[in-house]
Amino acid sequence: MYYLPLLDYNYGDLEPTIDAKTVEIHHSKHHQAYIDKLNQLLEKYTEFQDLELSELIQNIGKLPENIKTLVFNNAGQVYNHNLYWDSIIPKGSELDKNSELYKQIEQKFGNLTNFNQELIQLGLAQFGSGWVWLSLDEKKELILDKTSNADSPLTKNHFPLLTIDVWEHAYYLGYQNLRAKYLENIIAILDWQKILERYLIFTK
Ligand code: MN3
Repeated sequence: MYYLPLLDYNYGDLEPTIDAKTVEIHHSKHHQAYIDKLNQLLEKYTEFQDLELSELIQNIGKLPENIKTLVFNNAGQVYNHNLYWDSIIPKGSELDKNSELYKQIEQKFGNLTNFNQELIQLGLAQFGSGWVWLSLDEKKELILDKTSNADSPLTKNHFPLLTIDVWEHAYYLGYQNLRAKYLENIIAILDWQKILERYLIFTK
């Protein structure tokens, strides 16, 4: 069984960046619906019910042909949303300037401001529904990425560090068509302490 993770904050705590109603619907309706659908799809496939989501997504080929795509889409959306809620925090948190991650960002993108700009540009370049990502590739190098619908860098065996949801349901109530504004605001509430924790786990 898969469960909806509790958030580390209340629905209204991300205001004014993301309004309470958007967070509530996004978490308790959209995210929950993907979880319910995933559990329902896996009802008869007990050996897949207790896998880590990343494992399930990377082993999708072992499922019967007729449900593969549906399981991929729903498991992907559960994984992506779990990471999304875990990539942001009210008011944001700062990245330790002495950390290896900070140094790698400077090396690869020049500085954090440039990094943020590239992330925004990727989010704008994503046509339709999808996600933007910072991940580690197989050489443990930082890589910025965008994916459509339920896809994620997991399918390339990359390890995702942070993601931003650019499906319209993530921002439409507060921003309408202004995805750029949503992206500009959300990068200011990224939870760099959490992102750094994930980085440290995967570069150990
Ligand atoms: Mn979403």
